[in-house]
Amino acid sequence: MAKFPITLSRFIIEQQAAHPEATGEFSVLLTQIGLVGKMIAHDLRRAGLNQILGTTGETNIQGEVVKKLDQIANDTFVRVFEQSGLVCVLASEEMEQPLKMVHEGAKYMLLVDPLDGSSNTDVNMPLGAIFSIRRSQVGARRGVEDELLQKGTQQIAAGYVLYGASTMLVFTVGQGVHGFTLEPSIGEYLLSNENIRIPKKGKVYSVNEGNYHRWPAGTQKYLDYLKVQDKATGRPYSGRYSGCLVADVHRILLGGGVYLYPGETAKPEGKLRLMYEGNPLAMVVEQAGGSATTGLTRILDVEPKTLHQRVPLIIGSAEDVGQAEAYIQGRA
Ligand code: AHM
Ligand code: MG
Repeated sequence: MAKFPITLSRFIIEQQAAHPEATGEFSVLLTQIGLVGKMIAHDLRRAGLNQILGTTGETNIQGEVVKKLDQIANDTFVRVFEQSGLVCVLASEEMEQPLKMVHEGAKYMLLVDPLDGSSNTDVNMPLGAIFSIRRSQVGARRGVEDELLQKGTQQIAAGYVLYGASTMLVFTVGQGVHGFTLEPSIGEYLLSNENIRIPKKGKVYSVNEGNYHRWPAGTQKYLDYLKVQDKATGRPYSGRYSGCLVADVHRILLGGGVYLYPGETAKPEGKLRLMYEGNPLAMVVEQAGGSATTGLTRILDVEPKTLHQRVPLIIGSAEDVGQAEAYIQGRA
C-alpha cells in the first residue's frame, strides 16, 4: 500500500512532540504562515482575471513602485496575524514602521517580505513570500524596535513560500530544512522534500548580469571565471535568473550553485533587504549545509542598524560561495 503523505499539520505536531516544553503556539504560527500562503496563491491564480495586476500609484519605504499584489499580500499577512494573537509585532518590507499588536502573552516577532519578485506579477512568472521569526522578551507594550534590530543568528525560524508551477512552503526551525507542496484539491501542504541538503558545489549561477559594469573588479572577475570553459571544475556554469529571489534561491537550494545580488561600486549595499530577505534565506541555506555572505561577512552575523537596510547577498553552495568571496576579497 502506498505510504500516506505527511501533512504540514501532522509534521508540525510530531516535531512539537519532541519538545515537551513547547506550548503549541509556535506550531500554530507556522500553520498560519501556511494559511497566508494559500490565500495569496489563490489571489495570484486569478490575478490576470480580477484586475489586480499593475501598480497602486504609490511608492513604498524602499522607494519602489507598489504593485496592487504587493498591497494585497501585505494586507493578508496583517489580517491573519492580527487575528492570531501570537505575534506582538509584524515588520514588513512594505510598511515603514513595524506594526505592533498588543496581544496578551504574544511572544513572537514576525518579519516578512510579503511578495518577493513583484516585477514578475504582470507576466505570470514565479513569486514568493519570505518570513523570519524571532522571540520577543518584552512584547508590544514596550519598545520592540531594539529587539527587532538583532543579528540573523537570533532567528528561531525562517522560510519562504514559492508561488511557482505549484505552491511550496519551505522552512527551518533550526533542525534542517523541509519542503511542503500544496495539494490544491485538498488544500493541504504535503511533505515533498524532507531534510533538504544543498550540494557542496553546483553548476548554476544566478545574477542580474545587466549590472556587470556597475560591479567592482573582484565581482566581475568571478563572473568571468564562471564562464570560462574548464571540464575539471565543471565550467562554464549555466546562467539562470528569474527576477524572483525565492525562485532562484529555491533552484539553488535543490540543485546547487550560487545566487548573487552583489554590491555595486556606487551602491555598495546592494539591493536586497537584510531583515526581510538576506537573514531568512541565509538561515534556510545554512541549515541545508550551504552558506550566505555579503562577500566580506557572514550574513547572519551582520549587525543591523535599521529595519529596512540593504545588504549585498551571495548565497548558495558552500564551495561556490567561498570562491565568490575569494574573488570579492581579492584573494583569487
Ligand atoms: P522585491 O522584494 O521588491 O520584489 O525585490 C526583490 C527582488 C528579488 O526577488 C530579485 O532577485 C531582485 O529583486 C531582482 O532585482 P533586479 O530586477 O534588479 O534584478
Ligand atoms: Mg523581495
